[in-house]
Amino acid sequence: MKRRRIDRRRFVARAAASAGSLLLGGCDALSRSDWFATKVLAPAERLSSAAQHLVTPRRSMAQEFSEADLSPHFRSNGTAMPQNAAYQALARRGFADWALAVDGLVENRARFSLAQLRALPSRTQITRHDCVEGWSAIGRWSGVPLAQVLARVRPLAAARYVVFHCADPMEEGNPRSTYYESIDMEDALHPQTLLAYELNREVLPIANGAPIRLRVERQLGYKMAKYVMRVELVESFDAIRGGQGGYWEDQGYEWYAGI
Ligand SMILES: Nc1nc2c(c(=O)[nH]1)N[C@H]1C(S)=C(S)[C@@H](COP(=O)(O)O)O[C@H]1N2
Ligand SMILES: [Mo]
Repeated sequence: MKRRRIDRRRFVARAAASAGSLLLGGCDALSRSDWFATKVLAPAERLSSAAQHLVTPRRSMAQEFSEADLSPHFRSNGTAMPQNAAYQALARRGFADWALAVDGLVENRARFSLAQLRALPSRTQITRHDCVEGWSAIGRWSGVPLAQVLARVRPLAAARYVVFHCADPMEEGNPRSTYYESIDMEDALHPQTLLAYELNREVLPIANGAPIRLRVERQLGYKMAKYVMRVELVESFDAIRGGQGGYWEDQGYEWYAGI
C-alpha cells in the first residue's frame, strides 16, 4: 500500500488556523473553515514526512471547544438512512440486537452489544468536523475510546490498520458496496479516537450514524465512518475492496486526511 500524506495541507491548515481564529468568530469561522482556507490558499513548500512529524506530531490533540461554540444543528451528510433491510430491522428495535464485531489480527475476536460498549470507560469531547464539501460543524460527542475496545481484543503485533465496515451500500442494489474506512494504529490508539454513541447529549441519530460512528478528530469528515458494523484489524488493505483503504479513497481521495 502506498502511504500518501497531505503534508502541505496540514502545514497550511495550522498557519491558517492561527491567523484566521483572530479575525473570525462564531458561524463565520465555521463557514470559512481551516480546511476550506487550505484549498484556496496558494501551495506552500511541501515538507518531508519527517519534517512534518516534527512540526505537528500525530500524538497531538485536536482542538476542543466549549458548549458555547456548539453549532445549533449538526447536519447530516452522505447516507442519512442505510438502504439495508437488516440494518433497518435493527434500528426498529432500537439496536437492542445489534452487536459490533471486532476481528482480524486480534488474539480474541469478540462482539460487543451497545450496552457493553456503553459500560466501558467513556470520553466526551467538543470538536469541529470539517467536510471536504466545504462545511464545518462543532458537536459534542460521547463514546468509548477505540483503544478501550482494542485493549479487550488484544491486537496482534502484525496489526497495522483498523478497518471500519459500515451498513450503508453506496451503489443502489449492490449490498456489497458498503461504505468503509481505515486508520492506522497510531490514530486508533489516540485518546480522542472514539466509537461515538451520543451527539449533543442525545442518543446518536440515525442520520449521524447510529448506533455508533467513528470520531478521528485530526482528520477530515469522510474518515468518520457512520453505521459501523464490524471493526477489522489488518496488516494491509491491499485485499480489501479497491485496496485504497476506504470507499472515497477507492475513488481517489487521500487516505491520510489530516487537517
Ligand atoms: N457509513 C458512512 N459514513 C460516512 C459517510 C457516509 O455516507 N456513510 N459520509 C462521510 C462524510 S463525507 C462526512 S462529512 C460525515 C458526515 O457525518 P454527519 O452525517 O454526522 O454529518 O460522515 C462520513 N462518514
Ligand atoms: Mo464529508
